[in-house]
Amino acid sequence: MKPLVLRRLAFVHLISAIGLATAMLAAGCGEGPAPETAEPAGTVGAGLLTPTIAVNLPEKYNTPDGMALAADGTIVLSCPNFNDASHPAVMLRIDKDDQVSEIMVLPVHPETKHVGPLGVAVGPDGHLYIADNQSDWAETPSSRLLRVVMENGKAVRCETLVEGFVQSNAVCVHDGCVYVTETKLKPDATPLVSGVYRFRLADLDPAQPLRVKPAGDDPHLLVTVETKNPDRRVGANGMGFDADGNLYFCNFADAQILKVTFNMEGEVASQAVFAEGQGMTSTDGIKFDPKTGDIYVADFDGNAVHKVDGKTGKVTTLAKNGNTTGAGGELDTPSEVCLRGRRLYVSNIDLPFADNVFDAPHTLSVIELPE
Ligand SMILES: [Ca+2]
Ligand SMILES: [Ca+2]
Ligand SMILES: [Ca+2]
Repeated sequence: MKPLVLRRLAFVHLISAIGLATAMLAAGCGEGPAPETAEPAGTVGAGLLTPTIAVNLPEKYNTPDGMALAADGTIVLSCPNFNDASHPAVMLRIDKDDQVSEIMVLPVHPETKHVGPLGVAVGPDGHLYIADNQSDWAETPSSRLLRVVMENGKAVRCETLVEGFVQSNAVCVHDGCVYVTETKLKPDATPLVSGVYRFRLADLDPAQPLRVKPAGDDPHLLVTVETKNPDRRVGANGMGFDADGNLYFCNFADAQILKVTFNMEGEVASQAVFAEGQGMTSTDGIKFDPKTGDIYVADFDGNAVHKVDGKTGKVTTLAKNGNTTGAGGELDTPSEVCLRGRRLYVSNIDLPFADNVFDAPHTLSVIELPE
C-alpha cells in the first residue's frame, strides 16, 4: 500500500486528469435553445432538502461512484476504492432494504494491475457494462469497457469488450447499443476535447476486444465537446436518455448538460447545450426521473445535487452543503445519483480534491423527493 500522502496525490491527479482534447462540437454547442439571459439564476433556498444516510459503507468500500438501477429494484454500485487501494475494486449491490453485498471483485488490468470501475449500466440482458478508468496508472490509453456477465443473479465472469480509451467514464445501454463517455480524447490538447462513443452490442466480441483508434479518430466516436474552463480539465462525464430517446451528457468543468438528437437513421441530427450553470458548479453523474422527465445531477465541485427541468433546462438546487465528512448523510463530493422510487441515492466519492479531505464515514446519502 502506498503511503497515504502519495495515494492522495494520485487521486488529485486522477480527478484533475478527467479531461479531454480536440473538437468538432464547437458549432453544435452554440446552437442550443437561446438562453433567456446570459445565465438565468437557478432556484435555491426554501426548497432545499436535507440528505440523510442511506448506507454507511465499511472501510473496504471506501470510494463509491457509479450507480444503476437494475430491473429487480436493486442498485448496482461501482466501488473503485481509489481512496484506499489496499482494498480491491468491487461491484456492489444495494438491496431494497439498503443492505450491501458484493457482486464481484473485478479482475485487474493485465498490465497496470489495477482496475477503476466508474460508470455502470445494467443492460436489458441483465449484464453489467462498466467503464474501467485506467488513466491514473497507464502512460498510453488503456481504459476499457468491461462486461460482467450475470446468470441467475450471480456474476459468472468479467469480459473486456472495448479498450484504448484514455478515460472512459459513464456507460449507457440503449436500443441495441452501448454508449461510453470519454473524458479526454487528446490528453494534452487545449481546450480540452471529450466525447461520446457508440458501439452496437452485436458488434462487440470479448474474444477479440475492439481497440478504439486514438486521438478522436475512431469511427465509433459519436459526438465531441470542448471544455472552456481553463482551470479544470474534466470533460464528458455523466450520461442518460430521455423517454424520447434523446441523449444527454455532462460537460463537467463547464457545468453543462448537452442534448443530442437523432434522425430516423440513428445519425446525430443536432447537439446543443440544454442546461448550464444556474447554480451548478460542475456536472458529474446524471439520471432521468421516469415519472417527471426531469434530470438529477450530482455536482462534485459544488457539493450539491440539482434538478434540471426536462422541458426547460431550468435548474433547481435540491441539496447543498459545505465541506463535510459525510456524517449523517451530508454531501461529501457527490459524483453520482440514482433514483429508486422517490428516493434519490447519492454516491459520495470523497476524493481529496480542492478543500475536501478523504475521511470516514464512506457513504451513500439519500434525498427523499416529494411524490
Ligand atoms: Ca462521473
Ligand atoms: Ca467521507
Ligand atoms: Ca470528506
